[in-house]
Amino acid sequence: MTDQLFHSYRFSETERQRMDLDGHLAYPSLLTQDVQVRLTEALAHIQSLERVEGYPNRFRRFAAEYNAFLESLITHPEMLKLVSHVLGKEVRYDHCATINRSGGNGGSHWHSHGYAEDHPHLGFIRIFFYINGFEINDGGLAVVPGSHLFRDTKIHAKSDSELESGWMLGKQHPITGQSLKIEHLSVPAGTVILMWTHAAHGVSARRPDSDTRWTVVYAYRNPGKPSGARWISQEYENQKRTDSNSPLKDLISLY
Ligand SMILES: O=C(O)CCC(=O)C(=O)O
Ligand SMILES: [Fe+2]
Repeated sequence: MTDQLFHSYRFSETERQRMDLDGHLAYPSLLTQDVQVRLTEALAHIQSLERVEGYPNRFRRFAAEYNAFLESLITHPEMLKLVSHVLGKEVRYDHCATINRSGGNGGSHWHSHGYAEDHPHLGFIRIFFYINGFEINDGGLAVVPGSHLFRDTKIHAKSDSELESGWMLGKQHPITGQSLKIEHLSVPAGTVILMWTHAAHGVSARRPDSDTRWTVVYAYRNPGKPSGARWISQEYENQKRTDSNSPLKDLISLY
């Protein structure tokens, strides 16, 4: 019996258009309470491995290889349904990484990620599970609606003003024609945010007196091109590919 992952939600033509126009789509409080609890335990487990073993990036980036609950969600029927709403039927798993931010964490500068720049029909989505949510200026995600449509992998800025006076300057939303604008999000516990990987995004610092922001990201894509952040170890890939009973069998290969 699989746990119920999400409360009910809609992904109709309206949500599809929002996602394609903005580059992201937030579902506040979508994760069930039980899954929030189990995810928090799983993320604390990965964090404890980082401390003991001292290879932080390995456990963070390959998190699903070290925690059975995180792994089980890659192929959870509700997860795959959500993925297929956005990407269609032909999909591959790309990575599952923890992005916990403890009090005082510095956040992340503005950036974008790449995939298949010259093949716009190939999509790559990041699915963020913000288990205990976040506030503006406290480990908060910020986005620029429409920025994903440029499919620019090289967006970088250290601050909002640097982004506004640099990459954003003179650019309009390619579909609406409006000036691009930064949007600072604030979301409650259990929120799921879908994002096209080319979207410009940054994260504000976590306040020193705040608790840890527990977050995990699951990434999926349409196959067809090499993928830069495909954090899957060779052993794990081989194991899943050759196990005819593995639900990951058809999702694990690069192409
Ligand atoms: O920490 C976050 O909210 C986002 C991190 C990020 O930029 C990413 O996973 O691509
Ligand atoms: Fe990112």
